[in-house]
Amino acid sequence: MENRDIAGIFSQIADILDIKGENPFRIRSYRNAARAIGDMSESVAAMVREGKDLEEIPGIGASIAGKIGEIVATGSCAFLGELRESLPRGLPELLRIEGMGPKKVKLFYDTLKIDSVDRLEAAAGKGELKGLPGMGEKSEENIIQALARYRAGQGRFKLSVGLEYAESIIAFLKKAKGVKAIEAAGSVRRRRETVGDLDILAICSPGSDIMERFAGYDGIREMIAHGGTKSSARLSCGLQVDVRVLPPSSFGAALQYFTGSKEHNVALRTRAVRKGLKLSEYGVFKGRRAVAGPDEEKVYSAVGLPWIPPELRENHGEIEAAEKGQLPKLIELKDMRGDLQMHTTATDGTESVAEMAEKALSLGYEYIAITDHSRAVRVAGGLDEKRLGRHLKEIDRAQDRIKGIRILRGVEVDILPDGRLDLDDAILKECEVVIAAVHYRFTMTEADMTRRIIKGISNPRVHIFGHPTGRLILERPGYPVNIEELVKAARDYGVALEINAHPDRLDLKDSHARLAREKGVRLAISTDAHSPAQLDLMRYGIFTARRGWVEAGDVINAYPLKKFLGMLRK
Ligand code: DGT
Ligand code: CA
Ligand code: CA
Ligand code: ZN
Repeated sequence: MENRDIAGIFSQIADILDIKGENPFRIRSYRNAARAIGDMSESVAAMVREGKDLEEIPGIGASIAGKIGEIVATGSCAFLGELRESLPRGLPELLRIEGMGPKKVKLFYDTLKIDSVDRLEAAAGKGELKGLPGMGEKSEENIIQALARYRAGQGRFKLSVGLEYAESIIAFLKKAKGVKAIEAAGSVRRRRETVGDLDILAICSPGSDIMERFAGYDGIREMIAHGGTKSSARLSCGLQVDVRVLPPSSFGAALQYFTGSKEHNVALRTRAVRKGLKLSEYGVFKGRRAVAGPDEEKVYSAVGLPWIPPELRENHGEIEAAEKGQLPKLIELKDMRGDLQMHTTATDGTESVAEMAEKALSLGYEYIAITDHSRAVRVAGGLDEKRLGRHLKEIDRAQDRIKGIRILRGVEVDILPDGRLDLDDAILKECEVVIAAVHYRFTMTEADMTRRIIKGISNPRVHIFGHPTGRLILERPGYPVNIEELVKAARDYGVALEINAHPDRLDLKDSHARLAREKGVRLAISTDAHSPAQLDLMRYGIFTARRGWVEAGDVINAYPLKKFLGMLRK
């Protein structure tokens, strides 16, 4: 049982209690537990096995601790089973459609007997929703669009889910007999923001028990196919995993082929044909003679190219750039000198300034900025001028105690609907790093939203525009904003655009980050951590940056402190 699976059970419980209109405090306690467990780096299942006290975890009380014990021991939760029985099966899924809260789910069920995504689609198509209380032409249209997006994302998973399972399965399979090499290919290796399935490739010596061991992996719901060289399984989260065993003579070619993308492969194969070669998952052949196969780098050199980093393999110009020797020198995690967005207990983070700084120090950073919310973010207890003033003093006190890392005074200030900032210039002047961002009132036209944001970042106090589109991957598309105009304004005002490394966000997304750097706009890559453990999420921001052809020189927090401070707009 992974933490993620346990957290998933608690959020399902919260969803169903929500539809049933139960006590909000009870619902919140399940949501908090789901979040706390999802954020932990230590395995909760291991804690149970070691007899540790789960109630020490913030947000976990006796009743939830008891349920965790049950889940770890039995693999399921009887309470969730009962709750599911008490509702039509398809209802909880409706909550996953953007804009469908428990109240709407209940309304549609009570009035139109809508108990599944199919039925919701049918009713919306017939125009039956707009006549219901609180609904109208516009809200029905919004649901139709949300349904289309939901269908398009169905069966896909966030990169973090895919990558963490891939890493866990590979670590597990490495312990099988005779495994010589094992790697994840496919969209996970290209670090796409969502993945459809996992493609794992291995080289094994004869007599290996890798496939037997695979069938024993904890997270598997069912084996789809079980063979000597290829097995497929479905995990309990729904993700499919294919494991292939390959001969060493074609491992490199297979790794290249199964990494894709399909579009990159087609272009590469065309290039091979032009050179009188044949490229396949088995190797590169001149007539019947193999000229490459065991090694991926040699597959590329056989067609006259340097090795191309997997993140670039989308046939978006990488083959042409490689041919001219103009591939970017992509940014790496080790290039990062600081993290510029994080929250503490002053607003919606879980730990103090000092605890965030200690963790950042352990990651080897030179500096961090503490950037709690401004008052407009009411749910997070956002700060007004007075509270921010006190919080900045708290940051200074932490700095006095902690050596070896610079703790910058910062804030994440909201851009109000009219484009003004949510805090006075006088207090913003006290902050060394000011991130501006939009957190509410997303329903504006693109023109109005673009105007709002550009007005916000035109304030000379602003250094960075945070999570620039507000999207949540596979959950909500973000607000409408004209990216070309935003990029132009960021350049004119000298404001950096953020790549938010939180795996639910990852915006600017890859293609937008590429556009920004091409236009000479600087980027910031930050985790937006709400707990010390989330500072580890930086790698996801790096993946997105790499997919956007970003180099270390494009990123303000890849510079040493002094240089970085000089680059902040004055
Ligand atoms: P996904 O799983 O939808 O997130 O995306 P991928 O890229 O992992 O795609 P997948 O799992 O269907 O196939 C893995 C790789 O295998 C893909 O990236 C390229 C290669 N591949 C699959 N089908 C074809 C094909 O029809 N032609 C070529 N050239 N390559 C293919
Ligand atoms: Ca795949
Ligand atoms: Ca596949
Ligand atoms: Zn934010």
